Amino acid sequence: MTRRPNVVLVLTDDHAAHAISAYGSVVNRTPRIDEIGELGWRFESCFATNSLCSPSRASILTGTYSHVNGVTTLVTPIDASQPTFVSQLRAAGYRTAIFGKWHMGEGPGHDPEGFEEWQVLLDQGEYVDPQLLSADGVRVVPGYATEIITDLALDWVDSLPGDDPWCVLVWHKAPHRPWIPDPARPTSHAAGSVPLPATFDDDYATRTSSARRAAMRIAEHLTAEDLKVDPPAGLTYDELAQWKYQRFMADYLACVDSVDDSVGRITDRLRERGDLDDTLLLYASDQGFFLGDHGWFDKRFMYEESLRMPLLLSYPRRLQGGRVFDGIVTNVDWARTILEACEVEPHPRMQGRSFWPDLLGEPAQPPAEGMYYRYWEHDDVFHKAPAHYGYRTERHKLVYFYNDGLGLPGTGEWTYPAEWELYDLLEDPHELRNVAEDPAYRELRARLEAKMWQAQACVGDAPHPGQPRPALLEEDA
Ligand SMILES: [Ca+2]
Repeated sequence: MTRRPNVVLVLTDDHAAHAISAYGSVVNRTPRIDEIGELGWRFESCFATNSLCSPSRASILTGTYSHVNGVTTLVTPIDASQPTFVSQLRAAGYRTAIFGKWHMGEGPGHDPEGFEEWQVLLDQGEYVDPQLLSADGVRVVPGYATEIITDLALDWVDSLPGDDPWCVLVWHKAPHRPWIPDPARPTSHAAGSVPLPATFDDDYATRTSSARRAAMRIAEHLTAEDLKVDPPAGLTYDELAQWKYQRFMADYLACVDSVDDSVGRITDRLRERGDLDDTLLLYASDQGFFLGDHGWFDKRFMYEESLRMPLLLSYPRRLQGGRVFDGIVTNVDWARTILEACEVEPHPRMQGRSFWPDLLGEPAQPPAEGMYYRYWEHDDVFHKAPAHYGYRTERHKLVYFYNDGLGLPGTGEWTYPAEWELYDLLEDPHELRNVAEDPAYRELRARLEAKMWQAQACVGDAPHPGQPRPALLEEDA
């Protein structure tokens, strides 16, 4: 009988795939993160179902969509008694722990459950001398958060007696805003040296007003706290925008460097312990991030840079290395996948599709035809991103901005008229040409509207009351 694997899930916060060299980054190198893909698989089309910190974490843990686990926005704390892949592992005899960023609420009912050991950052957490909350209360730990979280995880693994398999979540604050690098680590990112993304000057010409309302512009919405130093005097608007981009990226990439170091330390320790072959080691981020793409920072939108999650995993005992998975998977799928790899039953409430059989070359079901997305935190006070849902296939993306917070905590009270966007990702990979109103795409849009409606119903979500039932479904009725 094969030994049940240990599980290490390193999850970072806001680490875009296009800042990982295994994904073709032109802005940095991440050799230790890349190594996981060389030892195993890199996922080319892994998507967040709600591109926001707390909701993605809740979906990863519970294997459910936001409307099921209840964590729709940043201020809808989790009911931590829900079954998670970790509580399932624990019930099956695994030792379980989480260290780092939780960010799904605090206090009774919201603190981590299902872990025998947990030490988590308070709320968003701090980079330097962070406060850590555990069952014993709050303490301040001197040092740099990325390193502290890594140390706690490795020390916990080393402290375990016996041969029981274990699962540890190493959930970093980095590289989340306000992007504070480790003061003790030399940086290789000289400000001014980072190439500008192709869409930095996106003029939003064919986008909806919903997208244009977002307050996430590098040029206008980075704060003094984000930038940390005052810009030189006398710059033009464009020069200032580029200066801010360079300033932001130097710090962001330095935070990523520390994460790469951390991943290297974990891989090295697993090797030293003789555990690497029998460990399901995952590296991922809770969603993507705009790195100046479309002139923005932050996430929230269903556009590619925000939607795509980096995901690399290795388990040398069972999986060959150097492989790439092209099929569509989402963060909701991970719980079932991890449990199947560990030969532990999923909880029946878990949604999604396990892709473990695909990695073994024995797919149990056809790959997903498309994925359903929903961003709920409408028009929040800082980012002003619009509520929307959408459907992405391998080639196309349909988005319905319904522009209504529905009274949820964290949303703005204003509503706006509904609007549509449609992108042909083959013809227009940078999503610069919205073809929702283009007659050449009329039939395709009608088909995708029907598909989206069905995908939404399939996961148990409901359309906004303002959306008409798709015409194609009316014809079938
Ligand atoms: Ca995040």
